[in-house]
Amino acid sequence: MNRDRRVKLSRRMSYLLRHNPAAGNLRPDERGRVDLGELAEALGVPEEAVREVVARDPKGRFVIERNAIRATYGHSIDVEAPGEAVQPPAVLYHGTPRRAVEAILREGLRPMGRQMVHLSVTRQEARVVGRRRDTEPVILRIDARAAHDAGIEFRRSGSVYLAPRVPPEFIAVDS
Ligand code: HQG
Repeated sequence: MNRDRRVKLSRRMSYLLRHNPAAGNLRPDERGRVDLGELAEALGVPEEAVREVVARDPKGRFVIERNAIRATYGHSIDVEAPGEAVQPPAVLYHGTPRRAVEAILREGLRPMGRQMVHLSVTRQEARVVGRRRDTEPVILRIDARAAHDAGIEFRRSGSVYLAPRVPPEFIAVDS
């Protein structure tokens, strides 16, 4: 499969596994897992194509566990928090459109349409995330260690860190 086809298939997998499994007649378990063969059937592709997307995904978006597959992050559907509770690095980043900054500095980062807030390890990754919504996104610097010390639980899953929320006192515009 070329990259273009992989990206297209990956998007459809994300949609079913994160947001709308019912659209593929899929019934995820409490961790968001569905049967790999059933997902492939819902997508109308061979199981091997799904496996290739998972193996080559640059962000670790999916994991296969025995004959089941799940998304590692990004869920809007109610799943048990993915990944594992960890002590985060001292600093994490979050890329957001300019128009959201004022509200975020006032009320903190909220999960909005998803189950968790998503944080990036590097400024570069945060920029890519923010560019989905704005040509000149703002990079926010998250004092993750202090937030963790204050009792906010961080999880690591796929290539991202997850938190239920980040209060404003731990957020600054990256200089
Ligand atoms: C913003 C994709 C106003 C937040 C990405 C973001 C990521 C607020 C938007 C992953 C707010 C939510 C997640 C507040 C947060 N007031 N706006 N209080 N708190 N926001 O898509 O982090 O490539 O749900 O800044 O790359 O953009 O699909 O979250 O702009 O890794 O694998 O509300 O999804 O990964 O947007 O993206 P999203 P996100 P994939």
